[in-house]
Amino acid sequence: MSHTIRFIMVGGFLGAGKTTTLARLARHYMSKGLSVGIVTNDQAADLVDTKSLRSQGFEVGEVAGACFCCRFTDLISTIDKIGQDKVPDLILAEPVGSCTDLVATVIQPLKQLYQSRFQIAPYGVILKPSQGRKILKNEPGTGFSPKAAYILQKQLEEADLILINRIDELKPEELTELHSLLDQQYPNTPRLAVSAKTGKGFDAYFEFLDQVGEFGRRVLDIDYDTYAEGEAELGWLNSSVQISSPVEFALDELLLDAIRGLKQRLVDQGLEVAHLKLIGLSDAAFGVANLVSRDLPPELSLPSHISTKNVDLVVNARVACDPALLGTLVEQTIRDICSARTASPQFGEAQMFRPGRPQPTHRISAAGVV
Ligand SMILES: Nc1nc2c(ncn2[C@@H]2O[C@H](COP(=O)(O)OP(=O)(O)OP(=O)(O)O)[C@@H](O)[C@H]2O)c(=O)[nH]1
Ligand SMILES: [Mg+2]
Repeated sequence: MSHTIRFIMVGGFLGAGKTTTLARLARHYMSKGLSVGIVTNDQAADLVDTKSLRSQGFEVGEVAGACFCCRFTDLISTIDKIGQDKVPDLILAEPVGSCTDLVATVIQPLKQLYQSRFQIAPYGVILKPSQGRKILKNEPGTGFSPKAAYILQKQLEEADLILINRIDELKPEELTELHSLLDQQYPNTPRLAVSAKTGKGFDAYFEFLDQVGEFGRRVLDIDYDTYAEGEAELGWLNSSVQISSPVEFALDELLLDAIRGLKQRLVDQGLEVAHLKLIGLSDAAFGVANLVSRDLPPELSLPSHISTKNVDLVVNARVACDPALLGTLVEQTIRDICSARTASPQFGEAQMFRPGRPQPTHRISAAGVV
């Protein structure tokens, strides 16, 4: 008989640090001899996260096309597929960063419909300080509407644990401010301050995750109209481009230039970024560059350290704007970085859309299954 799978889901807003956290958790558990499968999820296929985690050597399944809650059956079949040869000890799952109500639509259904297969670990939700602070303070100029802010607030409300991320770059007074905002607004939720990038604070997180108990119980009282409208404001773009050049170019520089150029175009339009991510894959190596806020610099999160003549680029972008505009800005940026290098881009098909209304497969409220 197969053993129970420990199910660890890590939530949080777009660009909060979920994928970075999952990679760190996976390395930790694998170093202890445990087998780990990762499930990524987003509104479209061809995900930077999936490619990045696979390139790091992890076993990854992807649920694409809608969030876990609306593709619950796909979540189960993806886990089945990962466990085809050997059932993993742990499944690490990353839901879409603009998704909430995951306790009622994913954790509770797993508990109630698949009780013997899964043991649910505490549900941690990551707070991205840059935008989180502004939203918690209800400051004007967050770049997001109150409806998109509502999603971030609901994500925190259903957490068993709130993880304040990026403490590697927070000043002590900024961290204190975040703690006091969370004290006021989520007084009963345990909290840890971590850096997914450096690993600081993760020993306490591992310990928290090791607990066995009734986790994933904070079923939300949520207005799906506000949630759906907030999610739809965050335009999605997924574009793939093959770049080739007669002479070698430094891949990491190209990735950073692309993010920089796109950031400038978005700032010129007065738009806020939820997350821009770009992966460059060549035969020899891969690199990832990101931008998570217009207030922060672009970052090369996983450098490739190579020069190449050919690269496959995949851009995933979530910005509070019309997705068609986002598509145009991405294309202009790629053309610019190519002409600066005498390289030529060959654009694949782009997907651009606003996410549709979430329609969960199951919703288990305090009152029962809906
Ligand atoms: N300085 C710093 N950067 C971090 C930290 N954690 C994540 N990042 C960076 O933040 C960016 C986004 O991280 P991801 O892990 O991709 O975020 P995510 O929540 O998975 O994003 P989505 O899947 O788009 O919602 C990347 O550039 C990471 O390197 C951290 O603790 N400190
Ligand atoms: Mg991610």
